[in-house]
Amino acid sequence: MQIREIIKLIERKKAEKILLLCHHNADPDAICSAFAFSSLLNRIHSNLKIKIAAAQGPSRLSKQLLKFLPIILLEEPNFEKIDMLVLLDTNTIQQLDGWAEHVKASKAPLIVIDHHASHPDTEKLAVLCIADETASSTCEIIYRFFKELNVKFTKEEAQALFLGMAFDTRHFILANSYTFKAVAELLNHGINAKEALSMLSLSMDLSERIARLKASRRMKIMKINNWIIAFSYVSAYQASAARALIGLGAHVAIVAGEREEALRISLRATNDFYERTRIHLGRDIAKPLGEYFHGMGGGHAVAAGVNGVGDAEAALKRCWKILRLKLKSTRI
Ligand SMILES: [Mn+2]
Repeated sequence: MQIREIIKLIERKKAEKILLLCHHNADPDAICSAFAFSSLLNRIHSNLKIKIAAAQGPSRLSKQLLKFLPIILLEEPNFEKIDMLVLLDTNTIQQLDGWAEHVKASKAPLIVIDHHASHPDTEKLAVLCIADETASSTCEIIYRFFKELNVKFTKEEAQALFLGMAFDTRHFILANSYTFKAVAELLNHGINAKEALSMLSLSMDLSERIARLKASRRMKIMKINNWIIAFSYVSAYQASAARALIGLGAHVAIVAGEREEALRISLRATNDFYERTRIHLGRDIAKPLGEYFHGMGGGHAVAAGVNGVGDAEAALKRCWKILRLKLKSTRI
């Protein structure tokens, strides 16, 4: 009965101006959950003035969804005169970049709603932390709020919740039976699944297509222990190009590029590569590479990036050296 707790809190604090905050580069789960949540609260108390904001603006994909859903994002929210703050899909205030300080300094009570494990520092700041790791997405938590209150979905609310769930479960690959039950119900509210899912794919512009094709033309292939490593360089869209090389069949793709002295390297690997070698691209490759090139490197196991200073060719050579050593010591 978490939503009832939130409503009680709003009533007790006589909160009227509520600010919903999404993490930087807000993804569809973040903006859609914020939209559906604001819409739900407004249906309970129509006097509430709820605003939504995303640190550094929404992601490119989220921007596309803004064309289809009536979501309005504030660019620079005013943290003064706010009665209540709610963090959605965000479990640390660091994910709010520059706004973190405003949240820390604010006297307004803070509520956190997320499907990631709650962070101890955030728990100290918040009056209420809803961190439900059983939910596929923040949108699934908001879906449950509607059910708890027995509020019927409008078409727009259902569509937003559907899109957030679809995005966070990678088009339902990661969904469990609860997600499918929720989705089945949402689809009864006049949503066309095929149409909605197509909103979640971005069309590629011409320069990105050319970058990918150039990267594949310039690609050098190395083989070690039956792993295929592809190296290439392009001056823009390194991440997209690296993904493309994985799509072509490489186990690991490393694409470097330089622009006005700035060096960028994108690294991608297949899940299979990480599972068998335990080589973590962010920790084992990107981090030392970033340090070597006087910049920063890091990321996830199968997707990482480096920013530094230097030339692309030297970067690829260095990268191959680190990776080869790692692979030789694993012998897998
Ligand atoms: Mn999420």
